[in-house]
This record gives sequence, C-alpha cells and structure tokens, in this order.
Amino acid sequence: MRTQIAIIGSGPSGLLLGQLLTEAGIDNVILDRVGKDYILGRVRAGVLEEGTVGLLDEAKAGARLHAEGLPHDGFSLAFDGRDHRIDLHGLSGGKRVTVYGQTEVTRDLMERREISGAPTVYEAANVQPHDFDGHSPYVSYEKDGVTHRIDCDFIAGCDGFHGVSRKAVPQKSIRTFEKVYPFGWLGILADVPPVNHELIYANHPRGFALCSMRSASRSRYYIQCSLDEKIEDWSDERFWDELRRRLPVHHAEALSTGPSFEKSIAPLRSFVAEPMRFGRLFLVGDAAHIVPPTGAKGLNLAASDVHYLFSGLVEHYQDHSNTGIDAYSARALARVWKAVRFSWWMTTMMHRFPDTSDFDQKIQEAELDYLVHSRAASTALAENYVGLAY
Ligand code: FAS
Ligand code: PHB
Repeated sequence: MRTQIAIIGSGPSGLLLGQLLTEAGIDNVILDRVGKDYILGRVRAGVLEEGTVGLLDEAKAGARLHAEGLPHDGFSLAFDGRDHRIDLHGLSGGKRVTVYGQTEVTRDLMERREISGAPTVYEAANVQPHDFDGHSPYVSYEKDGVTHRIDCDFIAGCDGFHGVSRKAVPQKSIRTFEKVYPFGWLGILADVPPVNHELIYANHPRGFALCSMRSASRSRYYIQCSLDEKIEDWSDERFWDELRRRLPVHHAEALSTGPSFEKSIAPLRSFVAEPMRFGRLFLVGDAAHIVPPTGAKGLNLAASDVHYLFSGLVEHYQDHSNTGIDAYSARALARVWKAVRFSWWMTTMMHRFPDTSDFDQKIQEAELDYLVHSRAASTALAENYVGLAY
C-alpha cells in the first residue's frame, strides 16, 4: 500500500491532521494500536482554545461543538475562602474558551473520517516507522497475523507520550527536558450539575482542587493527591468530602453530589522533546510534549502542532515548497515552550508541594494576591489561558 502521509495514532492529533489532509486532497492513512471504543473511553481534556475550535471548523468537525459546547468568558481562582474571577474575555481583547470534552472532539473527528472514507487501521499491532531519515520512509504493522507495509512520503508520529515514534529516533538525535511533579490529580465524572457556571481553580492548604464540567448536567472534578494514592481507596463519599473541604464554604454548601461513573488518577509532568522533526518523521502532540493539565494546554498544543505541520505539508504538495515543513519544529517548539512555562507556573501557583518551605509558601500566597489585584498580572494569565497566537 502507498499513501502520502502515514499517521501513527488516532487521538486528537492524528485525527485532526488526518481530517485536514483529507479535506485538502492529501492522501493519508491512520494507524492505531487500539480500537475506537478504547480511545473514546479515555476521559481527558475539557477546555478548547479558539484556535482549536477554528481548526475543528476547518476540518468540518465543529458542528456539535458549536451546538453543545459551553463558551466561557472567565474562571475563578479560589483561595483563603474566597473566589477571585479572572475576566478572560475582558482581559484578552474579547477571546474566550469553549468547554467541550476531548472525548467528544475525538468522536466528532472519527465520524468525519468515516464519512470521508479515508482509511484507518485500528488494533494495528507492532506499528513501526522505518527509513524516515531517507527519501522512502514506510510504516509496518501487524494485523490478523499478517505483516503489512505502507510506503509514504512522510510519517506523522501522533502516538502520544508512550508511543513508538519518539522512541524510533536515535538517542543522539534527540534532546528531552522533563520535570515530574510530586503529586497527581484524582479526577471524577458524575452526572450532577456543576457547582458553578464557570471553572474554579482552588488553592487550599489540603491541596489543589478543580471544578469543571462537560455540560449543564455533567460535572468533572479533580483534587490533588499524593502519587501513592490508590483509586480503590477513594469512595465517592470520600472524594466529595475532600472536595468540599478544599472549596470556599458557599461552593461547598452548594455542591451537588452523586455517583461517579469515571474515576482515575493521572500523574503530572512537564516534558519536551527537541527537535520535533527527524527527516521525514514529524512528532506531533503528546508524542513530543506533555504539560500538567492545570493550564488546560495539552490538547490545545496538539492542535497548534497540527496547524503548523498541516500548513507545511500543503505548501509542500501544492506550492512545491519545503519552507513550512523545514520550519515546523522551530515554529511548534516556540509555542510549546510558552505553554510549558504557563502550565508549570499555574501548577506551581495552585498546588501545595510536600515539604515546601515557609518562605516558598509565603511567595505562593504573594503571587496569588498580586495576580488577583493587578490588571497587568491578570491580563498575562488571561492571554495565556485563552491561548497565544499561532
Ligand atoms: P493521545 O495520547 O491522545 O493519542 C495517541 C494515540 O496513539 C492513542 O490513541 C494511542 O492508542 C495511539 N498509540 C500509542 N502508541 C501507539 C503505537 N505504538 N502504535 C499505534 N498507535 C499508538 N489535556 C488538557 O488540555 N486538559 C486535561 O485535563 C488533560 N487531562 C489528561 C489526562 C490524562 C490521563 C492524560 C494522559 C492526558 C491529559 N491531557 C489533558 C492531555 C491530553 O488531552 C493530550 O494532550 C491529548 O490526548 C494529546 O493528543 P494526542 O497527541 O493525539 O495523543
Ligand atoms: C477538564 O474539564 O477536564 C479540565 C479543565 C481545565 C483544566 C484541566 C482539565 O485545566
């Protein structure tokens, strides 16, 4: 089999890139090691930047997002028992974010791909990129006991942090940068109305908490937890009690609780691999970088990577110019590092670190106090949260 672009990974990166390429008449095949249902069963991001929404519209996958997504003009920071609203819309020159689950983004992109008829191979085992440092790359995989080969012009490694693409790059050709945080997020989904119409990021002596949502009847909550926590030790009741303790009283008293239908613990790390291109292999999204979810940047960074790579590939095929693909890594990394910085800053400001010094704790409190009382500081937060320009 031959195609122009072989895409490894059918998460948001791979599906968005695949859909944009298909709309542009550029042949592509997506391969994933698991099936659709498994991918749709993963609960992840919830906040979309305007750039991400625009790309989903360009991919003709934005209809349900506009019908069901929740436009948000602000969010609250809660500390010392009080809320402090950050007016994203007013401070960012009229921008906003949209609350719409990554699961739904993935579902919408899968549906568009099915309509387009572009090929996707699910449950492809042992996917491997080959000869990407030459002019004739290819991807191999196994399915139903048969080994297959897909010859292509380029390979897009959209296979996430644990994928095969980054690992296929010779160690001498890649640099990685990493920071692992000494805590995780325990998250739940429950069909109860959200405690607030906007998100609440809470800094409490017992730890961070986040009140988010998926719709007016479905809530997404997180609490900071230690890395040795076991999910089986967290009944719904224990979770709700702990969440209440970390919120200002008026929110704790208004909290609607009910049975959770998803509960998971995610570790937090910052990670960047440089460069993001190796000959005819491009790393995209979580395959190249990871951010702690505090700044709601992970999925949105995957989208901006896709934007840079897609425009470069269109230039290659339509204008016979390699300027875009040659600039992909530098352009993507310039935005990635700013989002990595912002996500690190939000995480450092909002979480309680084990064995933090009294001095560092006072600095955190001063940072929060300055942030909510300075228009300049709040503006900087707002422009990063809504998403920096591509
Ligand atoms: P993904 O990891 O989503 O997709 C990679 C795909 O590649 C998967 O379908 C996988 O099956 C496939 N794959 C992997 N190895 C393969 C192989 N060898 N062969 C073939 N296929 C292979 N971001 C936010 O903005 N907010 C959040 O709250 C948030 N919460 C998160 C919670 C968790 C537990 C995780 C892991 C991430 C979270 N993220 C969050 C970040 C997340 O949304 C990612 O940024 C987003 O999924 C990135 O999409 P992809 O780059 O497509 O990678
Ligand atoms: C979510 O709704 O899952 C969510 C929202 C904002 C974040 C992280 C996660 O910063």
